[in-house]
Amino acid sequence: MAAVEVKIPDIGDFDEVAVIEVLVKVGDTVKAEQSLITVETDKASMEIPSSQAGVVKEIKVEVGSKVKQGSVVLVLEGEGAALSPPAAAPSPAAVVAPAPTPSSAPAAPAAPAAAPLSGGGPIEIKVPDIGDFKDVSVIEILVKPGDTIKAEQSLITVETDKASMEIPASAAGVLKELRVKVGDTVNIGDLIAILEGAAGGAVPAPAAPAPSAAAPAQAVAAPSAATATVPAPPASSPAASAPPAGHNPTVAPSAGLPHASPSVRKFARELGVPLEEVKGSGPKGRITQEDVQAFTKAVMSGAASTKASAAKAPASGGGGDGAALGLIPWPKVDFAKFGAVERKDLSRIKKISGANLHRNWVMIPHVTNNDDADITELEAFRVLTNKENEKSGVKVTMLAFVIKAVVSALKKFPDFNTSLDGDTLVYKHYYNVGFAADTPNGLVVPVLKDADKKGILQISTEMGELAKKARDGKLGSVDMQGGCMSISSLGGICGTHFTPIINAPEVAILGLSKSAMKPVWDGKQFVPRLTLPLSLSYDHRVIDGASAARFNTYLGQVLADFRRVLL
Ligand code: CAO
Repeated sequence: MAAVEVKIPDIGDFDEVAVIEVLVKVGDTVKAEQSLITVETDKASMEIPSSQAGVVKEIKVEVGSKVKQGSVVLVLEGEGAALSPPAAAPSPAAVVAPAPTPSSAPAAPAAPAAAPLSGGGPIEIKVPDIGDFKDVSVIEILVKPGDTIKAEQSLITVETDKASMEIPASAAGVLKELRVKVGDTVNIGDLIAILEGAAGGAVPAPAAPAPSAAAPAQAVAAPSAATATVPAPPASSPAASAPPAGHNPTVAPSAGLPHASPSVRKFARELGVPLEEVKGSGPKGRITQEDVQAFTKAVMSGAASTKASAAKAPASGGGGDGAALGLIPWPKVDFAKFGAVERKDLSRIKKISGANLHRNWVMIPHVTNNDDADITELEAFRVLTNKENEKSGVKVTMLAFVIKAVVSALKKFPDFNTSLDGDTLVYKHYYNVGFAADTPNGLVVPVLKDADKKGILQISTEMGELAKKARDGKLGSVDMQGGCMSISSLGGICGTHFTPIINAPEVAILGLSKSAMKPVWDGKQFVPRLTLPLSLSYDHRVIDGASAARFNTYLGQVLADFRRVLL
């Protein structure tokens, strides 16, 4: 078994790049294509893969080293499984990937580079020389129209079979248009985005012809001497790059390295997130920035813990530990100093529901849309129904009608009947509605299944049964699973409006407050109408404000006239 040197391949127009991560260690068995190190320039960060399988004998670089095309990364005890034999390789069978083609760089970067140098105007951002790569896949879009972009800010991440790298903006400005989406393949010179230039925001490129102010300028992210500010070298060892206190300090490189782009790795490194504990929701299980954020939030809210922290400390309990969120400590007060006190442990349900509510509040960007529904006629019908059904023992409350109206609204606005799964929305074709029930031990949310297939009387009967089970502490987990959207009704108590907390992984919840007679202007006069306050909290990642307003309006219209469900 021969020892082979793995070298830096053609990585595009980069001269010297800094090693920011060493992803393997001596003794590791690496597969062909496995990333060995991450390098970073002021333009991109990329992973350098191994061109063949083998066992790592010696690592020739460390974090902070500067490397360039041809530099030896490490020595492998080869397994004879070379991926692609180097074409015209200058040295023994050790060159990674295609042979360097220094003079064959496409001409695109020579295009007028980074204007406008003064004043606004559209700026085209194109794919720069990214080395010997063709048809690279866009795997991440890091910005969105309307964003204010700084020069050098990463716009997209592309991935080849050799590396993943970020493509930065060579000019500053406001992002007007994105011309690529995840899954597209791009090549050198392809248009990525159009910016509305900020005055003086462009990064000058050498030999850029002075652009006319009116002409749309092109900006390619080609490296240039003028902009080649090398990032501050990272600390000399991964452990020395000081993650925040309390975090897992190191992520030991291993052969089973988590699948994530360099920017996500960097992001995770900055937060001290152990990537190997994060579940990837991207294609092929790739860990996305959202996954890292969600993991962080879950750890911060106490809904999850890292292996390291779980091994270290018991749960702090009480007010929780906000230090990890950068919050000042929970106030410690000796209440007994001010009068008699007694202490009672939170109920089991309160502990569980509290943790869930906390996670949902922290992780879901809530917005609440408040509206009023005219239920004058519906209330009259409800009273009549109860009279007619007196003997049946089934009491119909407004909540049963609202459940039915919610089903109709979910059908009309399917985005509300979804759950987020990473970057994917799961649309449900069933209609199960949860309702918050107040019990002596705390809040529970039984789920009324297949509400679309049931009439008001059956819904009322089942609701009564579920509410009783809840109060008796007899709800099984099946009774509380499978919800699409929940309703929290405080109508039997009081209130005008409130902000209900979404019951994850649902994306919306409807709060009901107490109905009241109100004067409503009918165009000619004020008339007394019974109005029911509706408070619709929605996950703003999934639902935008206009949709929520339409949902709530439609709900009000159905409650005002149930014939609408027939339309
Ligand atoms: N406006 C005015 N009156 C209302 C009303 C409304 N929106 N909703 C219900 N009522 C009335 C009912 O008609 C009933 O009146 P009568 O006693 O005169 O018949 C009374 O209020 C009590 O209703 P209910 O609470 O027994 O029945 P429900 O179907 O409205 O609710 C249930 C059932 C289980 C949801 C409810 O008992 C409950 O637990 N509510 C609390 C939910 C909760 O805690 N939410 C907050 C969660 S976030 O912390």
